Amino acid sequence: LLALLCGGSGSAKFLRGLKQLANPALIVNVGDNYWFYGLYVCPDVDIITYEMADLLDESKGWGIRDDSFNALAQLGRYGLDTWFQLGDRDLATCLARTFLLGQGLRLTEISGRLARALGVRAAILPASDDYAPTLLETDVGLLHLQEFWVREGGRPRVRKVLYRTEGRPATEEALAALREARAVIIAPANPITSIGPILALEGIREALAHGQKKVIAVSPLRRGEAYSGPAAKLMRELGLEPSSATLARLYKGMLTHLLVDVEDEGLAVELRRAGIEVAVEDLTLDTANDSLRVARKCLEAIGEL
Ligand code: FO1
Repeated sequence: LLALLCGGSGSAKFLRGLKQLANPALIVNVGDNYWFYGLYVCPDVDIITYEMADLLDESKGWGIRDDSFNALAQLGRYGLDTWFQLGDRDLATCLARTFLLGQGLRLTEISGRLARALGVRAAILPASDDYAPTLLETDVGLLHLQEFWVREGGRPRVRKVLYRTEGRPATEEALAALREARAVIIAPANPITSIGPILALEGIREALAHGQKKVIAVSPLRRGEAYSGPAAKLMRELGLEPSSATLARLYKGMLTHLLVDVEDEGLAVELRRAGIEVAVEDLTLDTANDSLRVARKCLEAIGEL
């Protein structure tokens, strides 16, 4: 019994290997969910679902492979914003989700239904059923994460991160999966924008501490830089040194194990002194073989392989 806490693109790269070795319950960030032209877009839930269904456009890390963009082009002709590149088939996912929300289904039920329709057997569990977006206070004003990252290209200076998940309930399904898990893996995802919003939900930290669980994080950082996305820039602007040592502090009280890159082996002594078991691997996740190698090492470290 395994559970994976995950965000979007970085998590999918890791899952690409992990799904061949294990069948974890997937507890997914909802902090980057966004309303776009009346449609409810859940990027991380969709990225993870597409990865599990072998549909993910792995060159971009989001969306469906070989999708077309006719609807978006037409929206552009009407003079509407097109900075959020929703493909046609991706748009259908969001249409279906919004339609089913309107029928009174919860996001958890909808995500399960859509995933099963795509042939996915794994449990895909949004961490919360609520719309609880992560907002960033920046030098150009308050921005939704998608506005910051996609529309503004991640350029604005960030002063503060506001989790709307804070104090809201996690879903019963996510909490049950975490409580029952023998081990929990925290994917190599942005600790501020992908994992932070999950941890801010009520009940998650307690569920992680339940029983004699092993909790391992796969570091998304190497030598002060993130493999992808805005993690390092965000951390620096929030006054945090972007390193695996900081990651251990952010996940304090939860981690029993941490998998770091070979180039960060020097941090191992300090981390072990803090009571964390450290495993070391080349954490490059460029190819399918990389993903498999990292996933194998992660499972070995917690005795699940
Ligand atoms: N990321 C981009 O960088 N540009 C886009 O236009 C974009 C569109 C998009 C559409 C649907 C979707 O599910 C994800 C999309 N993403 C896009 C990815 C998304 O912004 C982030 O990578 C995740 O929210 C981070 O986990």
